Amino acid sequence: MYSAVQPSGNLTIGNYVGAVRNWVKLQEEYEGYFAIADLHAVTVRQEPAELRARTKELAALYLACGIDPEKCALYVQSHVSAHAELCWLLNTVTYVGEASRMTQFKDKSQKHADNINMGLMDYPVLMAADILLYQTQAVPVGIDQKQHVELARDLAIRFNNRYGETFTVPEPLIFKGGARIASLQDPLYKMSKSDENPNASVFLSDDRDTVIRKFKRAVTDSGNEVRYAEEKPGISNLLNIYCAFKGCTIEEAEREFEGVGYGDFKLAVGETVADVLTPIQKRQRELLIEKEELKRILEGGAERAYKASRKTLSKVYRKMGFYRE
Ligand code: ATP
Ligand code: LTN
Repeated sequence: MYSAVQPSGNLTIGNYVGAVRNWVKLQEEYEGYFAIADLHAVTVRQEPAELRARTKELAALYLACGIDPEKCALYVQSHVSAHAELCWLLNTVTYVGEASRMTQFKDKSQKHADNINMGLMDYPVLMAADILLYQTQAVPVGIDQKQHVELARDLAIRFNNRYGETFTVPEPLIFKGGARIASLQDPLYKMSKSDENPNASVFLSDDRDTVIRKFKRAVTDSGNEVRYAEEKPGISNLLNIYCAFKGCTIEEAEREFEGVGYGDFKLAVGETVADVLTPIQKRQRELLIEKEELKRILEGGAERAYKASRKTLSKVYRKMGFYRE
């Protein structure tokens, strides 16, 4: 299993229920590789000091969420050079047409119109390299990354056809419920860690009061019934979040909030989310103080990732005809 998150901002509850929390469940079943995708993050402008600080914070957060470094490799993507190398090689089997058709590339090109760099278009190829280096079977991600995992599959199949069996063809693993948490300010858009409106996203680092305030301000729909329905995207999103954090079904939540007004419902969602976040925050703070321990875990993760990735990379070089002794 392989997955990653970019250190491009504070993690949101969308990243948590769509991605990281599922990794924790799956680490019992799969050999996991989890990266902090710093090479991906620089495809949009990053402040160097912030990037450095966020990389460490994200590592501590992975651990605080329950990633067990004994069971999986937790590492920083740029510490393992095979990612950049395989990306280059895969570029030669990727068509410009298919890369420029990726939804995220089109969205980010619009959002960062003054910085449509080569890296932005190459983003999914680097992601394919991440995945394919570890002969990955499963890639647990939110729904927005499905198209990228499909490109990784296409590249694996194309490469295997051209040069002989080299890569395992990966599958996206998308959990229902938390796969797409929407923005609290515009439920038609996904919640994103780089949203300019700070009220649109709930961050794992938000304190209890902030969490509750953001939910109180969440955009709701007309009417007054707490019910899951297509014409009620705001309330449906809040129900989704409530269930993801409470561990109940939509029907159970609808029953619980029958006759309850929007205001009280929003308060209940806020409290439920805050209850889950508080212990994670406490653990993250402790880990950030234990600097040596964090450093040791990331070095150990990079070493494991290095060994596994070199195996695949050597095979790729050989298959493509690069001269090796
Ligand atoms: P950015 O805003 O910087 O593009 P992001 O919030 O979209 O960041 P990513 O680093 O791109 O976050 O994604 C990390 C993981 O979280 C991916 O698996 C992605 O699918 C998942 N994810 C991101 N946003 C959501 C969301 N709103 N709901 C569910 N999962 C999500
Ligand atoms: N692009 C991903 C982060 C990411 C990733 C990966 C996810 C980088 N490499 C490999 C799965 C597998 C995102 O979530 N935005």
